Amino acid sequence: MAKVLVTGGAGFIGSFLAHKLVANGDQVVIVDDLSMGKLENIADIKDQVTFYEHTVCDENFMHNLLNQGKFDYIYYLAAVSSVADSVARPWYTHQVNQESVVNTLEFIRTHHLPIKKLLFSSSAAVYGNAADFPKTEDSHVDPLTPYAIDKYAAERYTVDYGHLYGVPTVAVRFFNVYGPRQNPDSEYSGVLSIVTKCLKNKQPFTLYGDGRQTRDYVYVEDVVDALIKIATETNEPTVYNIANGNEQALIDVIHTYEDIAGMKLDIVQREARKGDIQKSKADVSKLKSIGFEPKWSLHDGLMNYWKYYSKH
Ligand code: UD2
Repeated sequence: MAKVLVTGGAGFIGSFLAHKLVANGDQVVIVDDLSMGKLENIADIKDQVTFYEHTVCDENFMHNLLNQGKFDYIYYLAAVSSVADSVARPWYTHQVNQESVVNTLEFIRTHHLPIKKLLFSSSAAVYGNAADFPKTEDSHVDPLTPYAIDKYAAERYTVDYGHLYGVPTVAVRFFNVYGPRQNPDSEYSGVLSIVTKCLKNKQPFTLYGDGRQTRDYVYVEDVVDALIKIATETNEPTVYNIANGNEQALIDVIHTYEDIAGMKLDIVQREARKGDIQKSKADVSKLKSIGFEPKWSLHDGLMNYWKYYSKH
């Protein structure tokens, strides 16, 4: 039984990860300030995890926790994951998205904490508008927002703490993760969470652009399996793309979802968003080289997503 810390464990991806770790018999500690996460995301495992409602920016709290916790694995998922928020409050989001990560790494280094792995979650946002296609982990980066800059810097620190000081680390770049519990409440929420909400509540959906823009959508359960495999079965301080490796046009995804839900989405078309990326696809050969295969096709992922919402 491993001792595992999940920062951001009440969030969308973190709560799925926490469920899986608990099911695997691990001893799980969650730190989440509930700024984006929700207690209801971990309600059914609340008796099996230790939960702290706390910010990762409080270094005294984090140092104490790291000292006492004797963690084998740390999944660093806590972040302000809204690009728009990072543009509005760059100094604040910098504390969360970069400084807290470096502070944790530094504490682990200087106190020689015998962790097995710290995994940091970065983002495909680091690629920005760089032209390489599909994106390999060695493609050019072009971080265009405070969010992307902080993710890139923290990811580099994470990998560098491995190379320079021998702290066992690894980083991942999430592409377009979707699935139940993704919060649909901001206009910058993941598009499939918004589509789900609009279908469910029979509300109009605003489509920015012609719908031909592509993304590499990956189901949250695949993401969690990849995270655990990367944390527990790799030894290089390096970066992995986490994606499906498929490029799908938004309008095609919407049509598939309409078939699954058995209803038409009321689409209101608007001009494309400024700075919106037209094409996105990951090269996932590095992920596959460690023996990972995504299990969820977009169709099956959407089926499961819809089933979940029909029940809740
Ligand atoms: C993702 C990240 C974003 C940033 C960016 C970097 C998410 C939720 N967002 O943005 O934080 O890292 O990658 O490249 O992971 N759309 C609509 N209607 C809506 C909402 C979205 O048409 O109501 C379109 C949107 O204009 C875009 C596509 O759907 O073309 C996907 O949007 P998204 O916000 O889910 O994801 P993305 O890749 O733009």
